[in-house]
Amino acid sequence: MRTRWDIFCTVVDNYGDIGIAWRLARGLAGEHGLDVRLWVDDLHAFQRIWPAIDAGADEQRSEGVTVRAWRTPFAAAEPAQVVIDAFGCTLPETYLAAMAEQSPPPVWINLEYLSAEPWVAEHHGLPSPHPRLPLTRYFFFPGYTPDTGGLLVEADLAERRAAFVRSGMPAFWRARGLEAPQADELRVSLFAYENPALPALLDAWAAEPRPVTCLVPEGRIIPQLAAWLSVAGLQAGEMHQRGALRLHILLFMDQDTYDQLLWACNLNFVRGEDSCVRAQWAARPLVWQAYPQADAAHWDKTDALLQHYTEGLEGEAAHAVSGMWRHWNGMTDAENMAVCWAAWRSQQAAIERHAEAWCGRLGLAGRLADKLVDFAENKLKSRVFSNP
Ligand code: TRH
Repeated sequence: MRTRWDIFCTVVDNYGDIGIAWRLARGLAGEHGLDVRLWVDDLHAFQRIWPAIDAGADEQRSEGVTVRAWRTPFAAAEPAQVVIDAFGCTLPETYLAAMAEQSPPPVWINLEYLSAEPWVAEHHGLPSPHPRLPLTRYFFFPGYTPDTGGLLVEADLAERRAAFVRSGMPAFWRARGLEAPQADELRVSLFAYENPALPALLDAWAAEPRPVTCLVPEGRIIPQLAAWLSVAGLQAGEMHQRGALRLHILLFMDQDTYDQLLWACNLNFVRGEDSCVRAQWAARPLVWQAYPQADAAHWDKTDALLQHYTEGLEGEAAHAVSGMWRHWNGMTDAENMAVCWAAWRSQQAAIERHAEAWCGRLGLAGRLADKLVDFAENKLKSRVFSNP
C-alpha cells in the first residue's frame, strides 16, 4: 500500500508558501508514488500559480495529488502516516488530537524556510516533543549543503530545460507577442516586491547603448513601474519603450511556464524563496530580493546566500554580483545603482559562466523530496519496531 502523506499549507502572503507546498506535493506523488493530500487555506492564491485548481472545490485531484480546502472548523479527517506542516503553520486541534490517538502516531515534520545560513545544518532534523500530546515534531530545513534537507528540484528538470533551450524558445516568445531576441539584446525578467532601487535601475537600462527588454509578470511591482513611466496604470499585454528599454507586462503564468521565462532570459530578478531557487536551477544569472523581515533578518540571509553563491567567482565579477544583490536589497547605498549596473554589465560573461557552474554544483545538496522521503521512512520503520 502507498504511504499516505498530508501536507498542510497556510498562505501567509504572496505565492511562496503555496508555491513550495505544491511543488513538493507534485514531486512526492509523481516521482515517489506516494498518496499525497494537500490541505490549503487559500485556493485563490493556489489557482494563480496553478490555474487548473478550482478555487471553490472542497476536494479535487490535480497532478496525482488530492487537494483539500482547509476550512475552519476543520472537517474530521483520518491523519496520514506522514504529516507535514509547511512553514510552521498551526495544525487544526481536532486533527492533532486524532494524530495523538494513532498507534504508532504519524511522523510529523515541520518543513522550514530555506536559508543558506550556517546554523541551518545544526538544526536540521531536530525533534521537538509536543508540550501536551504524545507527539514529536521534527524540523526539516532545506539548504544548500549535503548536511541539510537539500533543495526542491524535479529529477528531469535539467533535461526539460535543455530541450527548451534547444528548440522551445522561439515558440515561447511568439506566444507572448515577442520576436526572438536580437544578437546584442538583453532580456530580463523582473519579479519583485516594491523596491526603492527600481527607478534608478530602469534609468540605467533606458540609458544602455544596447536594447534591454524587461518582462514583468503582473504583481506588486506594477504601480512603481507605472509611476516611473508616468502612466495611470498597467495591464498585461502592454508594452512601453523608454530609450533602450522596452517594458512588457505579462500575465501571471503557471509555475511551469514561469520556469520557461527564467530559462529564456539572460538575467532574472527574483524574490522570496521559490523563484530564487528556480532561477538558480535555470543556470542563468540572477539578482535576488529577499522577503523583507523584521529587524532586517533578511539581510543576513542575503549575505549568507551571496557568500555561497559567489564561491569560485573571481574578484571583480564577485564584487559586481554582491553589489547588485546588496543594493537591490537596500543593504548599501555606498555605490549607486548606475555604478552597480555598469559593474554587473562589464562582468556579464563571467557571471553567466558562473551561473552554469553553480547550477551544476547545486545538486550536491541533494533533492529535498528524496531526503524528506528517506527521513520519514526511517522514522516510520523505527516506529513499527518500537510499536509491534
Ligand atoms: O511570492 P513570494 O514573494 O513568496 C514569499 C516567499 O516564499 C517568502 O519566503 C515567504 O516567507 C513569503 O512568501 C510568505 O516569492 P516566491 O517564494 O518566489 O514564490 C513565488 C511563486 O510564484 C513561485 O512558486 C513561482 C510562482 N510564480 C508563478 O507561478 N507564476 C508567475 O508568473 C510568477 C512571477 C511566479
